Amino acid sequence: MTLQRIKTLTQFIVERQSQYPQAKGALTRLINDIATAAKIVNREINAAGLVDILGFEGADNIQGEAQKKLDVYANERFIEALKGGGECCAIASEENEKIISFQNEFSEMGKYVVAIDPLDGSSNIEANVSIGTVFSIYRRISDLGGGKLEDMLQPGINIVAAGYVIYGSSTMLVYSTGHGVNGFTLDPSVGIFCLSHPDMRFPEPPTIYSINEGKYASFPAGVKKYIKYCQVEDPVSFRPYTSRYIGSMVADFHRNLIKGGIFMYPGTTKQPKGKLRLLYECNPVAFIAEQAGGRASDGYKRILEIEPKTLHQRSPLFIGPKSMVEKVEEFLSKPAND
Ligand code: P6P
Repeated sequence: MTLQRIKTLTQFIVERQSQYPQAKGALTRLINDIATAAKIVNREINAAGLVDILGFEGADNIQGEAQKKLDVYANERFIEALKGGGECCAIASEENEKIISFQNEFSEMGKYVVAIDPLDGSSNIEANVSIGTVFSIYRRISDLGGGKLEDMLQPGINIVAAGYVIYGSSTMLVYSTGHGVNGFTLDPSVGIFCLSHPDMRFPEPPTIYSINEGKYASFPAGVKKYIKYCQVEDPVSFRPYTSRYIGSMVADFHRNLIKGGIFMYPGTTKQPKGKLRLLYECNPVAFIAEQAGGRASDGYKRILEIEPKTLHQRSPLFIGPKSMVEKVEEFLSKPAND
């Protein structure tokens, strides 16, 4: 790739900002703050096998999950970057029970709040499987002082920008501000994110389904029927689909966005609301999926229309090409004995 054809993330964001005269650059700076922290986290992840950053921190997070050292490291880097950047007045993080509200006079002026999972899929770190950061950005609705809980408990339809970073064979930042989805690949030799996947959309026909089939027995009847539907031989509808499941949401979602497929994390008899958290896992990828021409629901209603009640609430997630998500919703809408 010769230099003059490279478009950097900064160039792209500034170009896009210039299309909106009312934009003052705050969101631009905020997205850049996230990208900067991602580069620092990326460096640590890539060295994880070499330095004492693997393993457990010795504490549990709010979810009662043993925190990995990289979870804590990533969380600290994103908090530092967002606090220092001054555009964000509060963060809801998977790693913190309560919101982190920036009280100093500088950050209090931040007009945005960020919901973030600093390192999703961290249980895969030792296996060297791709992991990710997931984030969504909202305008604050409270008017004074540091950000408040009400600023964080907004439905996904209020998102102004959302995206993810995937730390994989290459490190990519994929995000949207509501005008399509664009992917940037990190050139580690110069530490620059370069536009590599402009205007990302789910390809047709989709041919992949992703779900942890080990939990089949505890899935709702409609999900069981849809799994069997995916496995039927029907060349006209490109079935049987291919089953692919990594166990790292960002990696599964990203592959399905590139290749065309549905990712499902249903509720089960043991976890009726599923495992994934609404604010900083489901909502960001739902925003991306809709911007890429797809759909994201809890099996019945649009993820982005769910009104959050608590910071860490969970939701079932069915996300991907519209045709696939609507098909599983059709199976879920029928009586169990149908
Ligand atoms: P299971 C990772 O721990 C995570 O939160 C998501 O990234 C991933 O999609 C899911 O859990 C995998 O869960 O139950 O299939 O191992």
